[in-house]
Amino acid sequence: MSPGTTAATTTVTSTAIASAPLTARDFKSDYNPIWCPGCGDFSVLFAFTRAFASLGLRPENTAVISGIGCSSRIPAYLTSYGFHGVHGRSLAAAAGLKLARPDLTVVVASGDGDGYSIGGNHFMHACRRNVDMTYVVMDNHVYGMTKGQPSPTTEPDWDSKLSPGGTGLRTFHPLVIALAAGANFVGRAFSGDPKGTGDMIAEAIKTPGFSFIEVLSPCVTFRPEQREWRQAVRPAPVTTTDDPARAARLIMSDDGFNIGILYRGDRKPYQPPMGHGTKGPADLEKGFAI
Ligand SMILES: Cc1ncc(C[n+]2csc(CCOP(=O)(O)OP(=O)(O)O)c2C)c(N)n1
Ligand code: SF4
Repeated sequence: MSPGTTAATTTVTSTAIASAPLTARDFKSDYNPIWCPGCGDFSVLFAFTRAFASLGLRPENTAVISGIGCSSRIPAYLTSYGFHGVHGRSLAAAAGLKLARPDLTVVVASGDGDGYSIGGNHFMHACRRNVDMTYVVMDNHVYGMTKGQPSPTTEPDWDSKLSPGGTGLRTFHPLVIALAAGANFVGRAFSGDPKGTGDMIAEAIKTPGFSFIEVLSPCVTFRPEQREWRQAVRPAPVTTTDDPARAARLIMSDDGFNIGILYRGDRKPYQPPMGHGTKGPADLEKGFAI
């Protein structure tokens, strides 16, 4: 969807209006979310708008890319460029966009089913490649959109209609995998704290390279017990480190409810080699001419 429908980008007095600071509300589109009442994703949507406004971004310079799932509906609810893509492929589309248009702020929205199952391979390589973008995964330990199917972060003993007796499968550990694969910023947020989540997204955007945030975002329909996450979350007992091994030790030994920016590194973001992207299909064909 195009950002051109906002008052800020219409013609007449556009010069004066275009330089006026925008509020969080300016980044919200006219579409009303169809999420279930109480879904954590409402607060994450607000956190996105808050982060964009606090950084002084503009809809025409911002792109939000997603895959499939309840969480992946976010681009439709925002006034910015957006792309609601296919299952698990949002990071590939976003990396291509950022390399072609480095002037854009690129943020990717996903869920634990979309991002860690079908998109798991893209996740690791996005961390390794370190393209300058921010990846926000709304983790509710379930596929909400497919009516409660277990995801890679679902607890092994979670008993449900679609997984009677539980899957018995060990859970995937996204934050540690991100650290091991080379992400430059790793944090955990809670949707019940939209202000804190917005501030963390802003910090992630400001940090060069690939930033990853796991947002604990309850699915109140298929995991109503997640309403209790509000009592479980707490600020992480340590400050942000630039030592990935230290961050990994903390994350491996915590109970999954420590909130904060857990790691921030200084890896140089990926830059395409000089001349990359200047050749068209005709040039490539010439290279293969017999
Ligand atoms: C194993 C598997 N691969 C792909 C799909 C297709 N699919 C439908 S919804 C969805 C993602 C929904 O889960 P999640 O990312 O956790 O988002 P939520 O709806 O919980 O926000 C995917 C990948 C599927 N249902 N099962
Ligand atoms: S099914 Fe779950 S994740 Fe999807 S909108 Fe409803 S509460 Fe949110």
